[in-house]
Amino acid sequence: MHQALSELMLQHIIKSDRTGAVHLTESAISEGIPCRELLDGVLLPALQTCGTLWEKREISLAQIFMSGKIAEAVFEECQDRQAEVSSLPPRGIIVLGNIEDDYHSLGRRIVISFMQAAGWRVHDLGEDVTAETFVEAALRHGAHVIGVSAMMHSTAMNILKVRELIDRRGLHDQLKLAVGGAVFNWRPELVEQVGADGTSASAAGADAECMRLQMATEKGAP
Ligand code: B12
Repeated sequence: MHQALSELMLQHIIKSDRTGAVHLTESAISEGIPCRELLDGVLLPALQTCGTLWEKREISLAQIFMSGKIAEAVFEECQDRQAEVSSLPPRGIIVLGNIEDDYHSLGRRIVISFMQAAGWRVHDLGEDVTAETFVEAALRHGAHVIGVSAMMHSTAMNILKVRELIDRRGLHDQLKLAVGGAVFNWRPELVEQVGADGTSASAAGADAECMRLQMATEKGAP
């Protein structure tokens, strides 16, 4: 982790200083820090600290809202880097979304950046995605992995509907279910309770975990 940079990023977020955060990102990129490291080692720890401060009521909802806007601006700054790695051979196809009733998009968007950087073709289904939409999109796009993000306990339980639909349609060997989001990091037992096939505590581990799941399907790697 780039601790000093992450602390600077946190200060920009707390001050709701989007321009400062973007300048910090630009100069880190020009110094040669890879996009993955910027997202995982600078932005993510700053967002996690924001989450802790929010839970302690030390920052406001407005600051949390701005943290999302700032994170989006940092993603955009990293887009050019994504283009550099898009020539890698495709590793697989995945559909990703936030489960029904969940609108916490930040974690999902970071996972998407990492998966694209690793060479996956990612179909982003957005927020508040129903079980039917997940399964139909996976079949339509030829994905072997469905990635579901959930931040809250109540919304995580909606993932059971995806598990049930996959099983009811006899797709268990064809489609694997990966889950993630802050709630699974606090309560790891939820992974099994929602019927997931795998998880990763951070975007950095999502590629390896989804690769493992893809290899476990009847078709294996494409
Ligand atoms: C930012 C935030 C918001 C923002 C979301 C902005 C956005 N565009 O995403 C806003 C203000 C909109 C919001 C709204 C709400 N929120 Co909120 N929010 C948070 C907060 C502070 C941070 C979440 C976050 O973005 N973390 C940063 C991301 C990057 O980290 P991450 O989620 O862990 O993701 C990483 C990994 O988990 C993994 N990952 C994530 N997804 C996936 C998927 C796969 C497949 C894989 C493999 C990996 C993976 O990779 C990511 C990157 O490394 C948390 C507090 C916390 N400690 O998490 C509360 C929190 C999640 N929210 C909470 C609540 C209650 C709400 C609201 C109900 C508040 C309200 N009363 O209106 C609403 C509900 C909205 C909804 N229905 O979804 C509660 C949930 C309580 C619970 N235990 O269930 C929390 C815990 C705060 C609290 N302690 O009260 N929230």
